[in-house]
Amino acid sequence: MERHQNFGYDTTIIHAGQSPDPTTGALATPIHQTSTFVFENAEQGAARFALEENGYIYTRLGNPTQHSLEEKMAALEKAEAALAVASGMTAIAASFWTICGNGDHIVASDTLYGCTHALLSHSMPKFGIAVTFVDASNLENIRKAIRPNTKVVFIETPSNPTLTIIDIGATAKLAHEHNVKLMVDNTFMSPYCQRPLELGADIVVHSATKYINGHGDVIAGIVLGQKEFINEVRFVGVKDVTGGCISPFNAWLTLRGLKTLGVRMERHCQNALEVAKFLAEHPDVEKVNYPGLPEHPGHELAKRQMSGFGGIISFEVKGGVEVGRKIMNSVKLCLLAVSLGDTETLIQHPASMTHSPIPREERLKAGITDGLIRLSVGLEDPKDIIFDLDQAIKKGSANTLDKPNIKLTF
Ligand code: LCS
Repeated sequence: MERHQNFGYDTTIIHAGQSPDPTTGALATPIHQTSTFVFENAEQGAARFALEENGYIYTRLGNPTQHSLEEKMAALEKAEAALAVASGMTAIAASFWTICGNGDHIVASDTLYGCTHALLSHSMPKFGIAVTFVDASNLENIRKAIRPNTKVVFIETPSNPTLTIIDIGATAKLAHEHNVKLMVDNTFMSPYCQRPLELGADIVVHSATKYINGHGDVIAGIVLGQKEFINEVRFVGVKDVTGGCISPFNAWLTLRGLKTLGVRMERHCQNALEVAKFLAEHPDVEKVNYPGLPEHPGHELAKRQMSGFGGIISFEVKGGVEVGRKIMNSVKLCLLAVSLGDTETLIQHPASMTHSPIPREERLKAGITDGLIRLSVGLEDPKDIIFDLDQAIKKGSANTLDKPNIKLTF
């Protein structure tokens, strides 16, 4: 189906990138579970390899089910083109390895998902690519870090797990003044709540494992941007460098999950706001990071560049890591697991789990304290999530009575 740029966003979510199967009339997009595609003759095979004729060759280079997902995502992010890949990490690594080579430089936010941080701090330097981490919520830090060999500025907004908000438009303008690309990880928002390309970014990446698929049963990633760049990522970053293509079945599951993106995101945002308000008023909670709360330092900017505050909250409890651990061990409904954006509410401890690859000093500087707990608010009845957190916080905090060095608050 052609892109429905003129239809409403919710209609685009359902219809873009798919149409009934021309041979059978099947409404659902078929799973083209094949590794290779048969050519009609040798000339056709050669023409496809020479990119003179459109058509499929081999699933690492593209597949019809994957194509359908790419068309839908491109329509939703308002991108010229999209590439679906094996994971969010493939999306990020394949993009960097397409843009950068030996001698180049990247400026990256200091608050990033732990494995992205590890890729930038360990693997990129091994290939002669230098990286400077900065607090990217202050534009001056980015300006100072840009060098003549800087190729890309990389940010997550809101950041994982501190929910720091970075001004996408202003960062894009600054990057472009220096002939540098801006790449934004939009995983926490999904295109339903934020569209960085419309704000001036050049490249968007997603861990589609999260809200894009939404059901916790897939690992997948997406890269979006201009057609020429996406072709390069397909034929360099994925074909030759990472080999990280998406499987047809995972592309199909992601496509299926994506159809309910709008209703899911509305509910994630509503539930998270209720839970954040509950936590903010809780006497045993020290600090709550949620951009939907008026006291969040990025609240006004979030209102301008996002259309929903998302489903992720992080918070610190009085008593720090010990109490936090007890809370995580006391939840009954919320599930103690990494990942986010699923239908179930997930709780985890960044310092010892998702962000453990980051050295402690750097982690603390980026605001990822030892006692920080991250919550991915799911689609359950919010009163049940709140009830569960309340009983777990009570249990966790009550146990501090046998810890004389911990300040108690009643
Ligand atoms: N970008 C962000 C913002 C992420 O949160 C993650 C994974 C990735 C990229 C990598 O995506 P993947 O390869 O896993 O699809 N974040 C995780 C997290 O916070 N908990 O578990 C995984």
